[in-house]
Amino acid sequence: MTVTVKTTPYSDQKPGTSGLRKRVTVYQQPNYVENFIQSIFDSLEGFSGQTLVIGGDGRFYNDVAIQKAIRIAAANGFGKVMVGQGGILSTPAASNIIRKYKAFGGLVLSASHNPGGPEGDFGIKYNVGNGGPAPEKVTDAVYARSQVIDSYKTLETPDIDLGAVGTQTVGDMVVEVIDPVSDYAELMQSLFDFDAIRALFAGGFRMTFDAMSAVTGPYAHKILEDMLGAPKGTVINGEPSPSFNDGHPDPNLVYCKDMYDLLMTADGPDFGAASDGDGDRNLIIGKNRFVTPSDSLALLAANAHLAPGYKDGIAGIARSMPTSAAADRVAEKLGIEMHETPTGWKFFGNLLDAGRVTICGEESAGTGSNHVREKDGLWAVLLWLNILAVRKQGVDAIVREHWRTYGRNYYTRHDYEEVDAAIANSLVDDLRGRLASLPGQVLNGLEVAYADDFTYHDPVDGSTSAKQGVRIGSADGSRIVLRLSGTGTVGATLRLYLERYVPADGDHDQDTQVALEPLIALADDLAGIKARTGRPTPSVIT
Ligand code: VG1
Ligand code: CO
Repeated sequence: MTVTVKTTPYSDQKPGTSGLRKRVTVYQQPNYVENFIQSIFDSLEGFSGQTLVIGGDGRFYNDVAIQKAIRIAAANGFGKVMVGQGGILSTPAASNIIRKYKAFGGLVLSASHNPGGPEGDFGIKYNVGNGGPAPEKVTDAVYARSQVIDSYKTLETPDIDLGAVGTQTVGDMVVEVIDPVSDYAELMQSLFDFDAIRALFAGGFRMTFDAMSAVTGPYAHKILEDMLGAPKGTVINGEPSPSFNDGHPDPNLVYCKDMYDLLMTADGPDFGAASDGDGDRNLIIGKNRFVTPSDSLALLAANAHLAPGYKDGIAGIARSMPTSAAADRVAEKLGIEMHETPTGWKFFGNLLDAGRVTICGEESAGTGSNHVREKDGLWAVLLWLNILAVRKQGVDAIVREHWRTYGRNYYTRHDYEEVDAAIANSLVDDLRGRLASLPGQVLNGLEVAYADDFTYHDPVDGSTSAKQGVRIGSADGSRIVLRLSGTGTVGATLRLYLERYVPADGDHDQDTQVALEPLIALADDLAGIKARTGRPTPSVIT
């Protein structure tokens, strides 16, 4: 029976870079989930009788939120919900299901790379019919609705059993529990040369894949070990855990340090990879060579034609503004379109839908293509494997050859996490205020050619997104970028991005932090990060 329940608004339901992320304890407040999901549905039109996809990364509170979401969907008139068995769907798998089964949209329950568990984070994100994150006009409408919501609709029914694949009904709505892995595995098989990758493993190639006790475990076991014949044990931490085994499911050199160390030893594996909480990020490490996400984007774009799914070449490349310009040089050489967008995958959707770009990426370890409308961790790993299988070279040799062809973009990101929000905001504001005076000056060796706050003009729908990050750069490819994170849940996180270009015939063997030292010092001079935040060093360097 449908019931309408009175509620009062929460002031803080403003979606960030990727959905609404809050502490679990915030989500556990009365009606918090209900308010937000009802606000989403109130901002949409035309879903009556249509299909909604629901899945999550298996983190703590997923089970509770999914049951609420199913009831609210039924009460609001959806015709069908497709939900992953056990509530599991990686973010790229959810995107694929939405597209493949022509669903109206989907709810992805995840806080991605943020820690989980009762003291950790939870999140809800709405994806639209193209399979991608809702664009800003939708998330703005959701927030506006959440500020005035006074009731939500739900059903009084017992919980749905998500344990077994099959079909049930809730009120007038069909609930189909689906295998979370099979459609995704089929999609990967259609894009990559599985025979060549199988032969690679059969020839003794060894890899380790760290699923970080998050959602990619079942996907990686099936694809890497069962379908591609990688030895059992290739996938580690392959069981999803509600608290990620008390780990931090962010695949970077801090949280995957053990893997990095292993790859730097002579008898370690040939290839190491990892993915994050919801399976959309990737970490790529070859023997003695960590591949930065920005370089990985450029390398994948330059070599994508070696995989069957991209054999006719790529239409264009898009990257987020703070991502290094390494991919730009590939696009230039290929004579294809290159786009620079704000941070967050939602800005790639229009370009992908319009067929203007095929491959997209972000410096934050996200890469993907037009096969779905999300970044895709395992996709990146499989494309790398396909390239390694065809080129019959190691990662390090391929990376070096790339630099000798295109030059190297030295690149690093320094994060200052959980900084006082007022201090962080005024720091960025003050820097913004000084930008107009910087062009033309030479600062610590940097000839400033431009200094602005990035504004994006979407070439497809004409929308504008302003204040997307301060950038100060030279004509020869050096840059300082500063922005505030939109995914943190406590205080503010300052992200400082630094980049310097060294041409094809230059020195590619410097230590990254040393190569960028003058820019790091200049950024601190200009913004006063250390003095104002009281932090002598960044919390995380990637
Ligand atoms: C971060 C990254 C951004 C990424 C976003 C979601 O956002 O910088 O590139 O798209 O996380 O990734 P922010 O606003 O904190 O810088 V995921 O894997 O957490 O959904
Ligand atoms: Co993620």
